[in-house]
Amino acid sequence: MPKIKDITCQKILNSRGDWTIETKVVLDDGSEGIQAIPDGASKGENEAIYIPVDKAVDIVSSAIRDVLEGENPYEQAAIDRVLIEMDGTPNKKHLGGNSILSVSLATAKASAKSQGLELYEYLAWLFSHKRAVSTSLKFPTPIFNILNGGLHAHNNLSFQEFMVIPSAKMTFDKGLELGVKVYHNLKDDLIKDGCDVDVGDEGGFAPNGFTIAKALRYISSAASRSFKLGDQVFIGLDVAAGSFYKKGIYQILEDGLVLEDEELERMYVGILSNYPLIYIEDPFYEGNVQSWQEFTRKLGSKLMIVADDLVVTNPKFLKNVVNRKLANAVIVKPNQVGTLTETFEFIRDAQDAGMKIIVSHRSGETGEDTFIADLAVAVGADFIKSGAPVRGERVVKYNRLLQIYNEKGK
Ligand code: 2PG
Ligand code: MG
Repeated sequence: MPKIKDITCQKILNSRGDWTIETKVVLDDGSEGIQAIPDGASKGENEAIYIPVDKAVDIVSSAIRDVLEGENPYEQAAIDRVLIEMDGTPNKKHLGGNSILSVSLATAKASAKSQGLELYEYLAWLFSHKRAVSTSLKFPTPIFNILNGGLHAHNNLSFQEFMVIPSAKMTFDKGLELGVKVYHNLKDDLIKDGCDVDVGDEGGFAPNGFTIAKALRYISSAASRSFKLGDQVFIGLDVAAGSFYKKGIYQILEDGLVLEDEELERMYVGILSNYPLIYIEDPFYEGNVQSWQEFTRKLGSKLMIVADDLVVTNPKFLKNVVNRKLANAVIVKPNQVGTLTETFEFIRDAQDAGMKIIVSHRSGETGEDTFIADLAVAVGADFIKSGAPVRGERVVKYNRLLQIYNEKGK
């Protein structure tokens, strides 16, 4: 068995020009794993804490390195347990979710190399070897965030992500082609109408002066010009409602609206009657669980109601969501919880509860990091969110999926 020989960490820049960390785990057989850490703008209240970068570099390259040197990297669960116990807090605020995750994922990457496996193969084995059902190579359907608002853009749109979703019947390569085509259609339309085509943090256009209705009109018209809306392509929204929930009310200023939960729900029902909406993420502030419950009871059979801020990839919060039927789908972002083992536990529990799985990037990503692409394939995720099909840090994930698809998935 190899041993962990060294762990180093340095600060690097992410796609927003903010500092983050990149950790390298080196094994005594020469295998290496390098992992950079993404960061969100719209965060759930219970996410693992992202500690300041200089402190994280210090913690990884001294305290964590000292404890893990000489350990067996193949024992992922044991490595993660050491990190969790060493931190000793529920939200990893002592060592930092960013510090811990970088070591956890870099260890998995080094182990995959050491065993001569592709990362998704190694992750699939780690994820499923103790389960009765083995994971076959199921490809996630890509969800394209082609129009940005909320905390990801400096326009006036309150909803964060207006997305197009290819039919799950489409193969991955065709789904990707669809996303690209619709994105370019939308760009042509915006230019033709004299709107700006600046993009937001996730590569979607971020035009000024749009209302929610106008945004929906533009994306559905861009989609329907080349594909059958409601058959080949569908609409999704990440409302990220918590980001415009101020003083107990939803402030949708572009439409001159201040709404209570029931009124916001009526707005969704209106959208649903006009568009082939199949996906709505964070429709309400995470604290208003009654609204989540009502909404899922009424619309859960028609719509994916996706919990992000509400569950933060944490098995502990998932229990409540499952027991009270607050949603029927969940977002998976490893950096919300801080270790690979907890991410796996979360996905297993959600799959066992019959929920759809959406593996997701963050709005602040790094240019080379493709971990979520391998993760999505390894766990048989239903969907993957990696933004628009533009910007290096977004397309690198889609390209990695394409590579896996071309090599193995067909
Ligand atoms: C989200 C994510 C990714 P952020 O809300 O789903 O799209 O955004 O990384 O800013 O939390
Ligand atoms: Mg979200």
